Amino acid sequence: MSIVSYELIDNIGVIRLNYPPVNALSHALRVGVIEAVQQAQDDASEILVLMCEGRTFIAGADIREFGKPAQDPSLPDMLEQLENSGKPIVAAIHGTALGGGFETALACHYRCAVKSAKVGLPEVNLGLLPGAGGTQRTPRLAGAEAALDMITSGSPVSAEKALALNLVDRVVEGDLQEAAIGYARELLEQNAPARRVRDLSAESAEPELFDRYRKQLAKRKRGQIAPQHIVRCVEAAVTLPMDEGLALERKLFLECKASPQSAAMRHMFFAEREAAKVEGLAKDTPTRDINKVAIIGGGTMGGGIAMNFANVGIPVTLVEISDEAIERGLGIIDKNYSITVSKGKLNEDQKQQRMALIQGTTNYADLADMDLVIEAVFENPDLKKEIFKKLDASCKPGAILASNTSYQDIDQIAAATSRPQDVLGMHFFSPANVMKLLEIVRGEHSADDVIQTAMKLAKTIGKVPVLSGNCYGFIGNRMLKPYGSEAQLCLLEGATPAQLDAAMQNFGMAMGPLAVGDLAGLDIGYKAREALTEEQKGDPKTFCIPDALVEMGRLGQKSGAGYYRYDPETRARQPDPEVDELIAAKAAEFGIERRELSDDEIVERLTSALAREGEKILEEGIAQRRSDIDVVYAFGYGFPVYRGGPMFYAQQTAAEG
Ligand code: T1G
Repeated sequence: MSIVSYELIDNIGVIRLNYPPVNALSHALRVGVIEAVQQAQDDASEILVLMCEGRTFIAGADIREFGKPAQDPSLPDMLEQLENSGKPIVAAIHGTALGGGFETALACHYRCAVKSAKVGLPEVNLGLLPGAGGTQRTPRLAGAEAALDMITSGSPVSAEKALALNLVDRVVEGDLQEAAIGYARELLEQNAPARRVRDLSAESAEPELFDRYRKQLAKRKRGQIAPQHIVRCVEAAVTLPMDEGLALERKLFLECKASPQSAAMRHMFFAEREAAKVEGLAKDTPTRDINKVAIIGGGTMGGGIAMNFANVGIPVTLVEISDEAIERGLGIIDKNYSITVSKGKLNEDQKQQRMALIQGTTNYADLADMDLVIEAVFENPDLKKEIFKKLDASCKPGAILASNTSYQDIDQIAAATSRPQDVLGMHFFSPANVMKLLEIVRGEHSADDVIQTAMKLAKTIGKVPVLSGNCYGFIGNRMLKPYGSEAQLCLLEGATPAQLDAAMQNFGMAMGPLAVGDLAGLDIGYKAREALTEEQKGDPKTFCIPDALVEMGRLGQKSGAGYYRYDPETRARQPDPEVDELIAAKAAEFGIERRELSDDEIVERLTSALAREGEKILEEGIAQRRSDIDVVYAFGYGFPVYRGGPMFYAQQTAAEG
């Protein structure tokens, strides 16, 4: 089946694209479209319809081609053929017309879309900008502000919203081809011309609109190049003639495309999708139906985990040890949903519907027909084993029993049951209803269909799954240890907490490691170390400072002071000379001559510590791929996506020498 076909239906020429999975604009597709448009110029057609087979209209340029030498005809060449067609062309949209796909529709003369369709320009998520006229045509139809919002956010808009923004001309019902041909006939009856968007002039916009976006983006997309370039392009659309605007857009697009940031973000795009695939597991491995879920433990984590299932309509039973604890747990959930409602992301009815899906119980007998139970109590291995013994006795055969543990040995937990094949780890990240990462921890006996079910369920609840083997800390938390240890050595050698955190935050981390410690509570690490032998604890230089802080009662934000002092009202953190003195004293104790450390040295040492541990994790088979480790750190630990993850970043910096 050719990937581009052309059919004359009466006086209407229909160009159909068929390049699964998403009709990405590969070289062959570009050639095929041009040939079809050229063929149509000389036949009996009076108007053309451009549409796609499969699940979606064109979803963008073929990202896989970016790393390779460009091949003519380029996408702009193809769009020029469309736009300069002597016969009007109607784009007929279904699924998601994204990036170069939507730019293709904009180069047509009219656009119709089914109600369920979405259109968008998500290039910014790849460290790019729309490089085929999107920044010039969108403002001409929707205005500068709507264009800025759409292109800098990268978020698609519904067909209805696109209609309101003049980005589509007609939202159609029923069969798309029929509706599009009907619309084309209407246009013929009206003698509608080949209306080129480039001939429209974008309404003028106040200069401060662009300044406002520059300021907002400097915060919201801190460190990223593409967002700022997008503002420049949209500003050009309202101030320069089309060809000059296109020239600027092309120049800045090529700059973005050649940037390490875009290489990193394109890497992450494919890494996220690759992570969902389990090596050695057939794609059609059966999965178990998950229609009823129970969570053991209604604390912060348990409540957050429960929300993920309620959000997609799966009823949840929250198990606690008393009615008061249940009330407390439901209260946490209610409060979380209220925050979402206050942000306008949910309405009151939706909140009530979701709350109604979550019921509490103290009785394990209520778990008899659960399909999945996730244990989310605190990190006490004996308690976890006791719970799993009870679950083994209470749950039906075939129920999947998961632990949300961050560190404990999944095989030990599984051994507490008579069904280790049904046991695995499902490690959520706090706040569990927000963080996208879900580590799926495979025990020695975890059955293939249990793993496949968990990987699929992760996507159902909107998480990004990464498979991990069973070791202390799995992938993410295991790498956190050397990362934190290197931070401690930098402190002893001369960095201040504020400098160290600022260096990592300027690198792109959401927060520096010490501020994260203060947020989580320094007593957590302290208690975990108390359970270890001296040998297990490792080099005392790597924890002497946090131990001293905890012994001084400085637990972090929760006690008003940790590495920093916190304003009781605003929680703003302030450097504290008392901590500097403590660090200097500890350095002296270890005979360390303190010196000036550069930010670059701090970044290099901490990111290398992550990559070194990642290589060990890969070698041991705990992670399937380096790119899986990148996904863990980007989606679970705030590693900047525009750096590609610790493994990609290490390889990229090594390649740069
Ligand atoms: N190029 C190549 N492959 C793509 C692709 C693309 N644009 N989009 C998806 N795929 C593959 C993906 O790797 C996966 O492959 C399969 O399709 C299904 O994807 C000039 C320069 C369309 C919303 O950024 O957002 O145009 O793993 O698992 O969840 O201005 O894919 O099966 O082998 O994500 O249903 C702009 C990116 C490009 C859209 C579908 N476009 N894609 O989601 O399936 S840059 C985008 C998506 C551009 C121009 C610029 C999503 C989707 P495999 P999937 P999904």
